[in-house]
Amino acid sequence: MSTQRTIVSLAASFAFVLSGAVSALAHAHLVRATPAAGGTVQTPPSEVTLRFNEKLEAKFSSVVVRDSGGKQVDKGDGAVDKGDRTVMRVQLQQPVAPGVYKVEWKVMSADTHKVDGSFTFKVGE
Ligand SMILES: [Cu+2]
Repeated sequence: MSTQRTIVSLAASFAFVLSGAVSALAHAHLVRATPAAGGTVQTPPSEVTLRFNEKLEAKFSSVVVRDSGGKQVDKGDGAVDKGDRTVMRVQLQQPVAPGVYKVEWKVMSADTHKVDGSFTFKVGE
C-alpha cells in the first residue's frame, strides 16, 4: 500500500465512523405522513397525520396546513398525540377544496433538539 492509498483509506474509514456517530445522534425526522408527502389524494382528508422517528415534546411541537395562497386551513388544533408521542395530527377545516396544500411542522424531540420541515400534498379534482 502506498502512503497515498493509506491516507485515502484512513480518510474513508474516518468518514464512515463520523457518519455512524451522526446517525446515532440523529434528530427527529419525519418518517411518514398521511396524506403522503408529495402525494395526491382523491378523497379530501379530514386530518393530516405525521409520524416521526422519535418521541416529541408536545409543548414545542406544532403543525400548520396552508393552502396555495398561504391561508391556514387547519382547525388550529395541531398537537402531539397523547397516546403515541411520535405522532402529531391536525384537523382540516371542511370542506377541503381540490388544490395543493403545504404542511409546515416544527418539532422538538426528547433530546431537546429542534427540527422543522415542510411538504406538500395535492387533493385531486
Ligand atoms: Cu437530536
